[in-house]
Amino acid sequence: MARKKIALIGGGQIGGVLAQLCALRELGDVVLFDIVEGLPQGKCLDIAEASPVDGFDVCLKGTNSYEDIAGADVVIVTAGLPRKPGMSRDDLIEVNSKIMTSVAEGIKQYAPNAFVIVISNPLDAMVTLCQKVTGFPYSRVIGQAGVLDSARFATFIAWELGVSVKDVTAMTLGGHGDDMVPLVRYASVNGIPVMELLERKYGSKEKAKEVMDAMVNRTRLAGGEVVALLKTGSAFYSPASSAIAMAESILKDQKRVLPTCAYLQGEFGVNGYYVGVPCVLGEKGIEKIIEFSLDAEEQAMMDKSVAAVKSLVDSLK
Ligand code: A3D
Repeated sequence: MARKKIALIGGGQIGGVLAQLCALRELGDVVLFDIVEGLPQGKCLDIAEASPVDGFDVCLKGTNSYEDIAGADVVIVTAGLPRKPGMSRDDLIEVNSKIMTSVAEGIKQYAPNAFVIVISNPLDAMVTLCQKVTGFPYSRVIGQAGVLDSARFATFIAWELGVSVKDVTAMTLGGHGDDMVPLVRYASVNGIPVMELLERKYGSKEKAKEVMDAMVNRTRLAGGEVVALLKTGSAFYSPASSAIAMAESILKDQKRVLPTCAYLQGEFGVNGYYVGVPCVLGEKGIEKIIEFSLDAEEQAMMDKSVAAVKSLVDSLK
C-alpha cells in the first residue's frame, strides 16, 4: 500500500507542530509549504533530525513550490495571520481572504483529489472561501474549530471536578466565535451528567449553574485567553492536535464523531452555510452529519451563533 501524503500549507506556529505530529504518529509523508523561503525547509530538517531519537520514519519536505503538494491525500491549511491581543478573529477577514484565495487555487491545481482541513481564521469564512475557490465537494472541504473548542470545554470540566480528561465528554456547536454553543446538557463524565456532579459537589443547583456558566464563558473566550498571555500570536499546540485528530480519522477511516465545521443543507435548520456540528469523518471525508434535538435554550444559542457566521460569511460577498 502506498504511503499517505499530507500537505501542510502554512509553516508557521501551527504548521510546524502539525508537521511534527504527523511525523511522530507516522501518518504519512509530509510536505510543509510556506511563502517564506527557508522556513518550511528549516522546520522539516529540524524535525527529520529528531527521527532517530523519536523512532519515526517518514519523509519530510519543506517547500515554497505548490508542485510539491501533488498527490496529497490530505491538505491542512494554516496560512494566514493570527490575531494579536485586542483583535477578534473577524478582524483578520480581509488579509486572510486574499491569502486563502491563493492557497485554494494552489490546492485546486496541484492536489485536486485531496481532503482539505482549514484552520485559518476567521474559520467559518475561510473554509467557505476555500470550498468556493477549489470547487471541491462539500464532503472534502471542512474546518477545524469544534474539536479544539470542545477540548477546551472538557479540560475545564476535568479540572473543576478533579477527574481525568480521558473520562470527560463535552462538545461545542456553532461558529468559531464568542457565540459558540458549549452543550452543557450533554457534557458527561463517563456518561454521568456534569451538572449532577456539580450539584453534588456544591450542594445546590444555583452554585452548580454559576460554576458551569463560568466554564462555558471561559470556553467561549479561551482562544483570547491564550492570545492575551502569548502577546505575539495565538494558540498553536491545541489547534494542531485537533486538526490531526480529524486528518487521522479520514486517513485511517476511523469514522470518529468529531465536531466539524461542515456545510449544512437543512441540518439543524441551517441552509447553505458552514457551521460546526458533529460529523462522522472517514475515508470519504464527511460521511454523515449527526443531527439531534436541541432544547429551546440551546436552539436560541445556536441561532445566535449561526447569525454571527452568516453576517461574517455574507461580508465576503
Ligand atoms: P503563523 O505562525 O503566523 O503562521 C502562518 C504562516 O502562514 C506564516 O508562516 C506565513 O508565512 C504563512 N503564509 C502567509 N501567507 C501565505 C500564503 N499566501 N501562502 C502560504 N503561507 C502563507 O500563524 P499560526 O500558525 O499561529 O496560525 C495560523 C492561522 O490559524 C491564523 O489565521 C490563526 O488565526 C488560525 N488559528 C485558528 C485556530 C482554530 O481553532 C480555528 C486556532 C488558532 C489559530
